[in-house]
Amino acid sequence: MSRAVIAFGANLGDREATIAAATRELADSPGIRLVAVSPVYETPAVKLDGVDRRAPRYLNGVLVVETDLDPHALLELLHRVEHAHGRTRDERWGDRTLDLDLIDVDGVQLVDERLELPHPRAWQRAFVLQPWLDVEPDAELAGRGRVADLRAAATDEVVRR
Ligand code: PH2
Ligand code: MG
Ligand code: MG
Repeated sequence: MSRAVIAFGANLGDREATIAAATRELADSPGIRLVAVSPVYETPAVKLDGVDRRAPRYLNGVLVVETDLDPHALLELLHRVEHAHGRTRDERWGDRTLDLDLIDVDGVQLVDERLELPHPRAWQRAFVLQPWLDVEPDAELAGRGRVADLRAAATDEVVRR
C-alpha cells in the first residue's frame, strides 16, 4: 500500500460538479481508498508567462488516497478520469475541464518519460501546497522540505471557497 497526494483543478464548465464526480470515480476505483479531501480554493489561472486574470479562475484542491496501484498505473487512472470529463490536451497549461496531477507517492523520487515525482512544480504552487497543508499539516515534499515552509514562500493567490 502506498499513500498518494493527487491535486485537482478545473477552470471550465461546472467546476464543482466535475470535481465532485471525479472524486467519486476515483474513490470507487479498484485499488484506491480515499483518505482525505481538502477544502477547495479559487485561484487565478497560472499560464506559462504568469498569472492570466482574463482566463477563467480555477477551483483547486487535493485528495489523499491509499492505493495498491503503482505510480504509473495511478497516473493512467488519473488520465482516464480526466478524459471521461472532456479533458483535451492542446495548449500547454491551457484552460481545462479537469486536471488531476500526481503530486507525491510516499516521498518517492523518480523521473522517466511518463512521470516525474514529486510533481516538479508543486513546491512553488500555493494552489497545491495550501490544500495539502490543510489535510496533512506535517507533510514534506521529497527533496524540497516541509510543505508548511514552502506554502509560506509561495506567492500565488488562493481564496478559500
Ligand atoms: N494548472 C495548470 C496551469 N495553471 N493555474 C491554476 N490556478 N490552477 C491550476 O491547477 C493550474 C494552473 C497546469 O496544470
Ligand atoms: Mg496541473
Ligand atoms: Mg496535469
